[in-house]
Amino acid sequence: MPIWNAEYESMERPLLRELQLRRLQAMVSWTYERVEHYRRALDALGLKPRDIKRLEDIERLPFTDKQTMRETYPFGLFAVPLDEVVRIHSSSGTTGKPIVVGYTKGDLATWTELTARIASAAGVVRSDIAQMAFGYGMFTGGFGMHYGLERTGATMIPASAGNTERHIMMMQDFGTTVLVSTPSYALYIAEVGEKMGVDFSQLPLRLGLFGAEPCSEAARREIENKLQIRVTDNYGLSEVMGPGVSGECECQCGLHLNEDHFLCEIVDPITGETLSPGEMGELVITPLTKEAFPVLRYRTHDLTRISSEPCECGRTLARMEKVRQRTDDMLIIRGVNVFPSQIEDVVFKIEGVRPHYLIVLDRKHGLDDIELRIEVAEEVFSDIMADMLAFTRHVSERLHSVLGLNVKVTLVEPGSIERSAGKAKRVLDRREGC
Ligand code: DLL
Repeated sequence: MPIWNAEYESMERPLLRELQLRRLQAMVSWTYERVEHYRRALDALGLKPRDIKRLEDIERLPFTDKQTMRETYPFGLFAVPLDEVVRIHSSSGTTGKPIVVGYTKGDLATWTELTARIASAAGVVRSDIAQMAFGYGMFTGGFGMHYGLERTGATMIPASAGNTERHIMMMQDFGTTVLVSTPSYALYIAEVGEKMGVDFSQLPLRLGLFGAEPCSEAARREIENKLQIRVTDNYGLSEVMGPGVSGECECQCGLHLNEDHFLCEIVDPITGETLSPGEMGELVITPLTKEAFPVLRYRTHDLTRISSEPCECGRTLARMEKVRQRTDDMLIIRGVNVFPSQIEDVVFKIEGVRPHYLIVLDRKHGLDDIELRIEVAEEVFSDIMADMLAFTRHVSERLHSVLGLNVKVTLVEPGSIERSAGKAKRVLDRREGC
């Protein structure tokens, strides 16, 4: 497959590092001169932009987190006057004020270039017909991927999220070849299609560009089988741009980071110390070319590891492992640390379990209670009904052996767990204060 921008995506790594250093120096000056918050934070550390002499000096810079972004709501971290801002996006703000991010014309041009790279690396070509199932709105997914896909020359169908039957009708009538969505919505589209009697193997659909939430290998395989497509993963977050940070190439062995635009570090999530290359930790991102909303060392809370080993595709950009866990989605249940992805990995390996589940947490008599609601495939549901107890006990034992916790397992009817047109909600925490 040709590389979208070989000059940068296949740059020799020593040259890439030189470019990163130059851009980092310019970015630190830009933020210091234009954003009060960063000027104060650097001054408090006795640091000046000229102190950044090597890439490693990034470790001397302060971290930025969501809290800072909330405190400066809505435009306090913008580095340009609103006159120069041509677009605003924001997080959903379900837990307080949303985080607002802005883009200049130049930022939008960069964003388009980077999402075009992601689409192209995943295998999109100009003859493709791409159907957007991310929402267009304050969420960065829809608009972000839209312009990149258009830039590749593919035909865009801006369908947006929801209205699943219409999605399926358009796939059939327009000959859609690429679906752009969250993996959980893709699963739902498959499910609705099945009910409508659609044979996806007869449709031209061939490729999925999925992101915005974790996707286990089991879910990936299920989508591949059901929709008869190749599933690719791409990653990003609003605070540093949106989609366009990293994405899989055809080798599907990690997500290439657009390192000419993002300087990435892996730190210990507790101490903030930089970890050695290849170690698993929290991803910290410093965008190197942002104009309106520059950010220094953003703590993503996403856990991954980075490898700069060469990739067979010819790109020299380092690869990050798929993100499966966030430091802040760790649940503490009776003192035991549990990630939803651990539960998912156990149950998805059990024959007949569908990739739809909900973890429900309660506190009874001062003690945490964990219930796992899972769906099983229609065809096994009735067989299992006969031996429901044995089946739930089996799942519960498997969970106990991995987590060391007693999990109450409840089988629910196929289709009864709420489906989402965006990011799936996997945890319902009903404990006090949650
Ligand atoms: O989800 C941006 C995006 C849109 C990326 C479309 C890819 C495709 P936010 O809504 O700000 O932005 O959410 C960012 O979502 O910190 C991760 O925890 C999670 N996330 C995003 N992509 C992936 C992925 C967009 N491929 C947060 N795998 C991030 C796992 C992901 N988690």
